[in-house]
Amino acid sequence: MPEGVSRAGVVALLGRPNAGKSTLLNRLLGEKLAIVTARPQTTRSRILGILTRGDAQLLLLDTPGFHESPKALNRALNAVVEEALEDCDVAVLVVDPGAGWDAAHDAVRARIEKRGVPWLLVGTRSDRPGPAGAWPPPGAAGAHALRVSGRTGEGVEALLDGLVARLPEGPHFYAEDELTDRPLRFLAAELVREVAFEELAQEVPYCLAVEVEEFDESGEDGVRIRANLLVERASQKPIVLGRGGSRIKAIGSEARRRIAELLGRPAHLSLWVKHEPRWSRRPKRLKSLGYH
Ligand SMILES: Nc1nc2c(ncn2[C@@H]2O[C@H](COP(=O)(O)OP(=O)(O)OP(=O)(O)O)[C@@H](O)[C@H]2O)c(=O)[nH]1
Ligand SMILES: [Mg+2]
Repeated sequence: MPEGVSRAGVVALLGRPNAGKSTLLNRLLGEKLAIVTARPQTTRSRILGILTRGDAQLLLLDTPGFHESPKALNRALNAVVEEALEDCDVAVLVVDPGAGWDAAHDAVRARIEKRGVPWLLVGTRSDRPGPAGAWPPPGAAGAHALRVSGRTGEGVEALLDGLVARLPEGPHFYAEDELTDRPLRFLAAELVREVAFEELAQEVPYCLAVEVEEFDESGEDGVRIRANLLVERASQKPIVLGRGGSRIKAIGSEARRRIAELLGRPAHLSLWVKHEPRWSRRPKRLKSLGYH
């Protein structure tokens, strides 16, 4: 291949909760980095995924879905979105065509255009034809629109080409084999949260945080991890524990399996449920949990 121009830049994936941003990030990377669940508001922080593709390095930022709510956690999440918007060289507005385009999309589009960075409109779930609204949505007139499936990978190569073409010229920021700037202990905590989101019903997942207290890689028989599941209300503790501890056991064994897959070596995981009222209301605490 002829030597080309070195390009590098930050690509922000922005969109409503559940639009498919994290699934798309993982598909772009070809690795599972961000957690994905069927529930909205899964992502709680900015997740950087580094993709080096020939002469180009994409710093892909997954973000929480933007939404309206006055809670401190949600304010923190929207602040993450704002920051990603400010920091990016290229923006991707990720939309689920089935859910459609709304006033919040108009607002984010206006912000992107005011910043003057190039941007692409990406519709997810191309593997799911059906009563999806018109694509591209009428509200998005004039945008450069693509359709992809994070699930099958359809359209993702074309999206990558479109992103690389819009990256600024410049040297790479990371070594070619780096995947993220997040420590493994944070990724392990996220995998516990992913399983907990799947196992727990209704509002419990949203009142739950995961904190890794111990992450010991020194043992020969695998990595030892001790993590706390923080719940906001005392009444949620028995729900997370389950009858005779059955639910926490199920969460632990599935999370252990996923963590071992991530680390590529055996993992020993012990989980503890703790009642910590107001964790989601204290900005400092949110930061120490990695939700920023
Ligand atoms: N069929 C199909 N499902 C998808 C696709 N992309 C995402 N999903 C599913 O949609 C749900 C939400 O996906 P996420 O990637 O977690 O969405 P998100 O935008 O990151 O959501 P938040 O983190 O809550 O903002 C999950 O159940 C995914 O498996 C897709 O292209 N096709
Ligand atoms: Mg997400």
